[in-house]
Amino acid sequence: MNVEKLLTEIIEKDGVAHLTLIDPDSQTAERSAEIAADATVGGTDAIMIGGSVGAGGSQLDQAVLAIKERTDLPTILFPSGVSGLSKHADAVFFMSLLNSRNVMYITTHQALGAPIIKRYGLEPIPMAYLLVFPGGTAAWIGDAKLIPREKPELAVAYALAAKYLGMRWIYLEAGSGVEKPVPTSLIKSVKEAIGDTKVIVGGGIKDSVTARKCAESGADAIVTGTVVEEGNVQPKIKEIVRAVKK
Ligand code: 1GP
Repeated sequence: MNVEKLLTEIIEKDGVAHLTLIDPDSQTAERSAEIAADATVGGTDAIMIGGSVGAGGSQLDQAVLAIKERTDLPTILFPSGVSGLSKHADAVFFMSLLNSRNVMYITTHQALGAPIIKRYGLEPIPMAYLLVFPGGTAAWIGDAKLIPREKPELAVAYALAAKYLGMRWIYLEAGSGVEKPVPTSLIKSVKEAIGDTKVIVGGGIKDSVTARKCAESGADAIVTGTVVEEGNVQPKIKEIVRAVKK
């Protein structure tokens, strides 16, 4: 399975892909697998697995294995560092937190993780990770110089830099569980500037109206995580998927 190709084909066909983020540190492996199974029935396109704190080691391995038993959808790791790698997943968002102040999150974890990714046979998907205010736990961990919500030109500058560096995916992140997602004006400016480079938007998207606004502003993929941890996974995902797809 080539996960990047699959996601690209979904975006070409449906306009937008929906990704469900599961943090293995938030519940048992069995519950993570149940969420993945319900999200699959709800119509999500892929399962992202990761989290800022504690999503590593055997807990991560067990979650990935349990999830793979309950769904045939691609599993994509979303690591906060080198410890977020598991040989059981299909792919990994190979991301650099471009607006970090700390070189660890820009290139060091990447250098330490690359040989492991090769050994595990994971598919790396090159991605720029950009943290927009307020940024949540990810911003604290990643020592981010947050992009102000009212400064889309700064997001555009970083997104263009990512494109020119050869990254094919750009993740605009407001932070998991935050009150306000990435502003639609900022998504629009970024998408207009980078053209066919794919834009993923996540953080604080809790309902179908917000998800649709992000999609209409130019997001190629929408990520929801926290909303599925609160239960009622299948109907919630179904509603969001229906709102964002053509
Ligand atoms: C976090 O963007 C993701 O990295 C998802 O955010 O948990 O707020 O859906 P939520």
